[in-house]
Amino acid sequence: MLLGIVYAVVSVMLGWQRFTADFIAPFGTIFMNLLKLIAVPLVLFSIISGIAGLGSPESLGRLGLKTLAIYLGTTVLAVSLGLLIVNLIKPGESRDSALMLENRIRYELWKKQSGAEDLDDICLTCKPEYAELTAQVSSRMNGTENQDLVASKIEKAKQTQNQGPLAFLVDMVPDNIFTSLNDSKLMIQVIFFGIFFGIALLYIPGERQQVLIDFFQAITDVFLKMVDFVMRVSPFFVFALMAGTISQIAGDDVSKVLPVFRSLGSYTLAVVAGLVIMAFVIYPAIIHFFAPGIRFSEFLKAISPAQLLAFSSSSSAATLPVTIECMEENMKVPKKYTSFVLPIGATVNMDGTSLYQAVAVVFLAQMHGVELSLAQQLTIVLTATLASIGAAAVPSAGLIMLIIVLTSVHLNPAWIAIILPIDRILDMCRTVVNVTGDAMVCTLVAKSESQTETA
Ligand code: DAS
Repeated sequence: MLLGIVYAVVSVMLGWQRFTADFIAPFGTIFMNLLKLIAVPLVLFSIISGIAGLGSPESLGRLGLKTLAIYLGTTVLAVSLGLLIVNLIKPGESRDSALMLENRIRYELWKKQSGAEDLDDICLTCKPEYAELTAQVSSRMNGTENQDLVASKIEKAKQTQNQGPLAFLVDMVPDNIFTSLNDSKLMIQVIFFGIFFGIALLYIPGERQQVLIDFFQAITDVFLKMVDFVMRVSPFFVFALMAGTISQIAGDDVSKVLPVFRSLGSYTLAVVAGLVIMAFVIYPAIIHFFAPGIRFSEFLKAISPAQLLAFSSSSSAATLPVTIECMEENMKVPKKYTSFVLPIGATVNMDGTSLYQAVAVVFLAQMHGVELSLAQQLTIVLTATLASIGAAAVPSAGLIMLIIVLTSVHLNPAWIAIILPIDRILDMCRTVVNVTGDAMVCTLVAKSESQTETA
């Protein structure tokens, strides 16, 4: 990643933008296509195998519905907290209005090229006063020489994209086995289908149900292995994505990149602030009001081994056995609750991830001078909640799902390149909150069930 940044800065200083656009940036596009290719089927099969893991329709009864309702509630709370913080801190708004204007122009050109255009959009690239800037930004986006009109440039850009020397390589990697991710309704439909299919599967009798559960778990494992393969070679792809993106932003002026890194600092502060509030204000308040008699300091001490592993592994799934052990050994939660509530939580409950997605989407929109309406921010609440349900409990799953949340509000998924430099560390932090949230809900459920039993 650092190499990508250094290469991009040096290449701009040496005027290698064209070489970067033709021979480096395409590998960044391939990386994005691979992530998008995996995201949709991974969401579908991880939801089906997560719900099928409940085992029987009865588990959808009081305990199952109570568990899922609390998980959903804390996730919506996390997304809302993320939106509140990012709209208050505004980490993406730069004092450099010229940079914001360029980013906005770049965004509009991407929308024209990708067909993600909103009808009610304010179109700066259509205004004569921005024609020259638009032509400059567009030529940098597509590595082509200056041309007269934006319209011919976009047409040319489409052709250039196909004529690039590595275009054959890019075209070989599809970006989605179902259909274009640009249809934001698709993702919500895929998740609805996964939940519906998983519930129906619970009603299939005995041995056939087990065959299907094993089948969908195996399919999910295959897609997780694909994520693992992509992430193993991600240093090279991230290098290409960073180099291409920074070269586009910088154009022939390296100083244009500095405000981006300043904004990244504010973005990191916004995400970490949200995660800390979630873990040390929201969760203690929930335990205080809904599980009286349990001290939060006691709870934190009990789950600290799991939090440490979550931080170092960035994987809720890898941490699950330790989370279960901490809850049984240290919090004395009966196995009938830990073995039910925690595996579901590791699959469908990711408060840290959903908060991060809400902050990231609005931050990237702010960076590009895009005002998200209330309706669009509510779409983010829904999509980030659903995307966190569908996110697999493995490293960088939240980043992959971010592509879907960005697309749901017509923003450019390739913008994840801007937040990549800091994502690994934020993944470690948000995984700690994911695991803490699962353990907190398990404590609540066990407490309320024991009160029900003694009542
Ligand atoms: N690393 C994921 C987890 O295991 C979270 C994420 O990628 O956002 O919880």
